[in-house]
Amino acid sequence: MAKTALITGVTGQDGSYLSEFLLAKGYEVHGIIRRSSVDYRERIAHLEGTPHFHLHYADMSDSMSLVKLVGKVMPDEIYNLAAQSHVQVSFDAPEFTADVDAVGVLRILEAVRTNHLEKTCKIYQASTSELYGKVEEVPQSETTPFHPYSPYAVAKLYGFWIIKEYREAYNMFCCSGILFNHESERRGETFVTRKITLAAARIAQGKQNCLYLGNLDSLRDWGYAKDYVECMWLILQHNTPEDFVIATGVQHSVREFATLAFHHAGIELRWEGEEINEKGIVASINTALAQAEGLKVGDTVVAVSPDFYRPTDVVNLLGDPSKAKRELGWNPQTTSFEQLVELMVAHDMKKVAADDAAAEIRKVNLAEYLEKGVDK
Ligand code: NAP
Ligand code: F7E
Repeated sequence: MAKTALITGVTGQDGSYLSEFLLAKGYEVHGIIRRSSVDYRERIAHLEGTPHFHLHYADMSDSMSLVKLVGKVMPDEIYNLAAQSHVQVSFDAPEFTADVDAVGVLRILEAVRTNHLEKTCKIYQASTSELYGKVEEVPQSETTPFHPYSPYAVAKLYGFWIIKEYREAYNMFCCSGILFNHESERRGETFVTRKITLAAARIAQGKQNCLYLGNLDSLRDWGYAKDYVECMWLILQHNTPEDFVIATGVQHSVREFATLAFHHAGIELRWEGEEINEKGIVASINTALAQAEGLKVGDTVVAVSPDFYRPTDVVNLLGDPSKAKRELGWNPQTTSFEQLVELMVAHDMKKVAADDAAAEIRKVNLAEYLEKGVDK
């Protein structure tokens, strides 16, 4: 019999890849969506209307909607990916972040218990390397002490502990994947990697002059989201419910990410100055397109803005994926850092060109409309 999975956060980066992964495994996939005044389902648009993929309205802040939905779907596995996932935003909306990212986890657990599914339904919780925060050791593993360093991380810490508590108190199969940063062509546009790859593509095509960033020294262990969703599934197929660190074991700075992204967009950078005065300057240009658009050697294309500094920043994340390798048979090096940056830039080079073409068509349509009064 096909298994049934319920995914919260199905419209997000990970939710979209996990849906594809589970559908390919023959699962019946149900996802939670919330109402929005604009279209936000871009990442799962290709799955809508396909058999075995079902969407339902519910919200992590609404217990009744979760209880009713879990009772209706009767899932074998729940993947709790829904969250206010932006660390910087959590400083601006800390209460909302706590409600969704902390109490939301409790609501899912109670929805399972209310429907008497605690013996049959396994739960995956999207935990995070942000729990290590102001890190107490490098690299970080399952035994490293937590030191959360943002409202987001504090909320996620509650999620981690309530999952552990229900595992021990009620003997439920619920686990946390402590995932380090994972990125992709579908990454939200305000996370640093995607912000950089989109800006590099725009600058190479003459659509943007300069990219403003915050802490360039920040170190991350960046992996590819498509590789990481497999681990979420593997964690629930393990014979005992346990928590796992999922990471590549390789670390790079924001500056290194930017240097490589611009390289793939045809622009070599050199760095000058320090801290707030640091700049990424064009050292050479290997693309006719950028030259044609007026970009010159010596132009400043990356600058630092204190707007992107955080009240407390997590600056040294490096994961030790030994347990996941050993016990789940997972390969943390499936996609390298170099491949990840290359594929994100290649995607965004095409996207920027296509957006431009679409904007041109809209301009022509608008001009025709204004001239002839014809609504296209
Ligand atoms: P994402 O792209 O920001 O997606 C977040 C998802 O949560 C979206 O589908 C969003 O729906 C949904 N959501 C937010 N608030 C909700 C609410 N009140 N009710 C229902 N749904 C709600 O995040 P992601 O990168 O895929 O990450 C997935 C999960 O892993 C998150 O829990 C994140 O905190 C965690 N995590 C991510 C990383 C990473 O590097 N990506 C690392 C560690 C942990 P809308 O589309 O409607 O906004
Ligand atoms: O920042 C620095 C910033 O926003 C990475 C989420 O998925 O991963 C993500 O959280 C680093 C930070 O991701 C800019 O200060 C510099 O040190 O891409 P980010 P994050 O905060 O690591 C974890 C594991 C999660 O769980 C989260 O859900 O880059 N940085 N300049 C910048 N960051 C941003 N966003 N924008 C900048 O301009």
